[in-house]
Amino acid sequence: MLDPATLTVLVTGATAGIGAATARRFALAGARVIGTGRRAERLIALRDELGPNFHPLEVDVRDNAALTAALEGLPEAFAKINVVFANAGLALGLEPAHKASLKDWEDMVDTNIKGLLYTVRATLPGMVERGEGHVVFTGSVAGDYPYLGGNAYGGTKAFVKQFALNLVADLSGAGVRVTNIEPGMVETEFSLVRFHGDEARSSDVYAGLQPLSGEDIAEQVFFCCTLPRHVAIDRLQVMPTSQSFAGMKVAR
Ligand code: NDP
Ligand code: 8X3
Repeated sequence: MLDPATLTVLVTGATAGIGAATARRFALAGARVIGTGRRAERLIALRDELGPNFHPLEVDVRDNAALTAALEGLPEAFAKINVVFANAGLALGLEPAHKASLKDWEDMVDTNIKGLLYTVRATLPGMVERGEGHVVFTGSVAGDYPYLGGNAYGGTKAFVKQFALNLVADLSGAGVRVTNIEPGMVETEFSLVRFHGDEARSSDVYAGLQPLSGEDIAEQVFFCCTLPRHVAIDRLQVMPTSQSFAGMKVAR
């Protein structure tokens, strides 16, 4: 197992859900963690909770210039990032494609695809130059299995999956691992965001089952990143025991 104290971890989307749990998991194990998000007050709260091993970086992943400048300006102790957890993302809406909001589609593409690409492009050259590193994505079961209303969101996660696999190809021999973590239902602020703040609709998603928690996914990320360097998990799909991908719809 790799010593977590040797890891400098960038977590995008550390202000909530999976990212916040992952930032905690690594920082409490002794890694240095840079946590990003747009909600500065939550980043400051994490800094207060986790101490000097956590470095807050308020930035919108859709803003490539701001993201790149923020990463270039990191203090020396956090500058040599060797784990990138490109996790910031969102689903917006669950309408069928012919009724979905084009603005929602654009926001998902800008965040889940373009923001993720900016994150990788800003950090990958340094890892390749140093000959060691790990890029971890939060993909989704939605990138593999279609579901009603998943349209553009599932499309963005299919992009993440294929981009991850293509990175594995490009980085063969470079000493940089790539892992696409593909969760099913995780109870976070995800559904609240998807339904534009509708709390009742959001909590309905998780009613009557035990969903995954952000901590469950953080544990998978930590596991993949602390395996010995010769072991690379390319894809890891994780669902609640009560979830399944079955659901073929037939129109009669
Ligand atoms: P949350 O809504 O709880 O957290 C999302 C995080 O992404 C927040 O920290 C948010 O920070 C950040 N974020 C969103 N947009 C931006 C942006 N433009 N710039 C910077 N940060 C941004 O949801 P989850 O933790 O569930 O989601 C994390 C990832 O997991 C997403 O990529 C999601 O698609 C994926 N996922 C979630 C599943 C689930 O069931 N919950 C299942 C499979 C995948 P802030 O708002 O402060 O900017
Ligand atoms: C999140 C999982 O099934 O809600 O990516 O799309 S799902």
